[in-house]
Amino acid sequence: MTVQSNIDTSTEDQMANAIRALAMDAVQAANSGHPGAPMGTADIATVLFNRFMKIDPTADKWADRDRFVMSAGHGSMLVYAINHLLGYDDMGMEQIKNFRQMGYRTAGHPEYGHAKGIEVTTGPLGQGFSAAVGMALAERMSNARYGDDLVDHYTYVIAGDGCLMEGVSHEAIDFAGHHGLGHLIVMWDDNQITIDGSTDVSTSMNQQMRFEAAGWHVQSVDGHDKDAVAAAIEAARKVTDKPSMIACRTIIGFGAPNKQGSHDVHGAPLGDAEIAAARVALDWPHDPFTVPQEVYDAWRKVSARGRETRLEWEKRLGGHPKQDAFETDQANPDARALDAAINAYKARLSADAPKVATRKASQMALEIVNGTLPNTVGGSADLTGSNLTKTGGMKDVTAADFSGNYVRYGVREHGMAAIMNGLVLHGGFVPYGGTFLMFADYARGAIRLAALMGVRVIYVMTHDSIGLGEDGPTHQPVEVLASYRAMPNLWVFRPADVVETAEAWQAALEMDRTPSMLSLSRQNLPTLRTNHTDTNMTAKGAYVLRDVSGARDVTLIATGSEVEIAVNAAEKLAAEGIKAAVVSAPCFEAFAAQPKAYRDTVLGDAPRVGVEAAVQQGWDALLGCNSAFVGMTSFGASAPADQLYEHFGITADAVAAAAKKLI
Ligand SMILES: Cc1ncc(C[n+]2csc(CCOP(=O)(O)OP(=O)(O)O)c2C)c(N)n1
Ligand SMILES: [Mg+2]
Repeated sequence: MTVQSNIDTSTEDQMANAIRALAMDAVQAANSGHPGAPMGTADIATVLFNRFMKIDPTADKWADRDRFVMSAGHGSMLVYAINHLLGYDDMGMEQIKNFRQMGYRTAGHPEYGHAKGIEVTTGPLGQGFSAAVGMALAERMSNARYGDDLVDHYTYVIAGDGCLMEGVSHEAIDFAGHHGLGHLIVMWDDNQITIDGSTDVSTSMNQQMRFEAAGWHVQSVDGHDKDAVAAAIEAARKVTDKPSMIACRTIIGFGAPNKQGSHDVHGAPLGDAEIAAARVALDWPHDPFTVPQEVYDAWRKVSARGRETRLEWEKRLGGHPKQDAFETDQANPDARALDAAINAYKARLSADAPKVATRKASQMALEIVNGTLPNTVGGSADLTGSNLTKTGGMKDVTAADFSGNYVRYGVREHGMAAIMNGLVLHGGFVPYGGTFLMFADYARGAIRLAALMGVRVIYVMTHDSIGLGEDGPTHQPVEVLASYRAMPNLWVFRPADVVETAEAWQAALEMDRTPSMLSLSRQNLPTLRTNHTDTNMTAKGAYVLRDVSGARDVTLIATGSEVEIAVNAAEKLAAEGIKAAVVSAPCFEAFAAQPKAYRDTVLGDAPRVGVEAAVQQGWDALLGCNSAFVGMTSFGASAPADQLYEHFGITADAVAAAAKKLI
């Protein structure tokens, strides 16, 4: 079903030229930015929006809207121009005139949450494309649950040469092909230009064959022939069991007569003379930042069409037998139900005091979580049995059956993190996914975007130190915790036992604007929290686990598997009459967010010893001046875990000795 609003070619030409003019004028005014991609893809985007897109700018979060992702995020002016022309109420002309300026929504690259109609932050090439795969997966999964009546939309992507060169695209292409994501349509801006010049200088890839090899439906068209682009999109929409790639041969900077086709238009203002020449070449005689009413009218027809479709959809939703379930999935997780379930579970744990690895504790907590929340989506990058991310009753999501809730991401950490971004951005799901903590670095690009966008994705990172033992230093994170603690708006939880692990899950699930990373042990750890409290102590970031009577001589601060060591050290010190309090610090970010009075009470004014089987960097705020740190200063080694702790001097004796030196 093609929905054509203005198929008269001259109208569509004007609609596309409006994008081009706004892009070149805004970049010129900002004296920075990228005119080439928006000018080159204006025809593709105009055809897509004018003839196909199902969106309503007055209801930008409408669940069944089509998603549009400008993966070539440097072409941000394409998005801003379109959203302005469509009439989004937060994208007035003053936003376009102040492209890239402080306090405006029109940031250098499109940023999720800055303006309506931006589905995902793009700019780091390949991320938008890969997140779009997650959106298209979410669409099929949601469709399997709720049917065509409620969920039947497409995810459209414009991706550049750069997006397809980035490694993460390989992971996403393979995943999308394997899962037969039929409602994903990628338009490749095949302009044969990147920053360094012709793509000839760095690639010989036959992209069509590459996508075909991964199971995609592939077409090639002239990206400036609007009817050809429309016919290709039409054909792509009919292929329901494969994702589609349309190679659109385009000219970068189309319309700038002397500069188009060259890398000179990629990322620099065209200059006044070339802009004047482009106005002539495009037959666009209007002043800068001026769009004739009839062109606005043409674009607004797209919005009006979407609005009608949205109202029909809302009628279908009202009174639909699955309305409540659908709306529950779209909303934040039910914190009351979660609190009740976790508290009952914590009480049992404190009584039973099992000795299990925190990765196992995570699976035990997930049994409760997945039994309580209907829309968690688990997964692992091929380490399900190690990460323990699958719980009883979870079903694999497959190309043949999307009704499951467990995703086999394959050995694709970066793809997994990017796809999880897409799942959460689409709405309807709470994604979590696992790998070894060491390989979080493979996923860093997508994790950073989750933190920047402020979306709830939960990373289940197991085997979190030398405590993993024999696999050796390639697998033993040393600097990883510090590097993720350095990332703004990512909360790193390193729980010490089963109870803290349950609390970490509870805290992570209850934050809707912050992704969380759970750092979990391979080795077994005793239950330290044997006195039950409903209070989520882990959500406080750090707390006194073992206090002393009277004044402290020293405070031992530890995280995760090293809290047990700190407790043992405190006992050794007690035997010598030294009063050592033990602070468990499962989440530095949460602790930093506590009132100063609370932090001062926890940390006390006695000397402090920090203990963590990782580098010291990042511990300063907890340690203060009169302090010591027992941890790692080098890579690990391959040996049984207990021998490694001895070898690297992370033992109760070493902690006690460090404490005695300070007092
Ligand atoms: C991960 C990443 N690496 C590098 C860059 C810097 N960069 C921005 S655009 C670009 C070239 C992109 O070429 P292409 O996608 O073909 O865009 P076009 O020049 O055709 O607009 C590069 C290297 C980036 N934004 N993201
Ligand atoms: Mg290019």
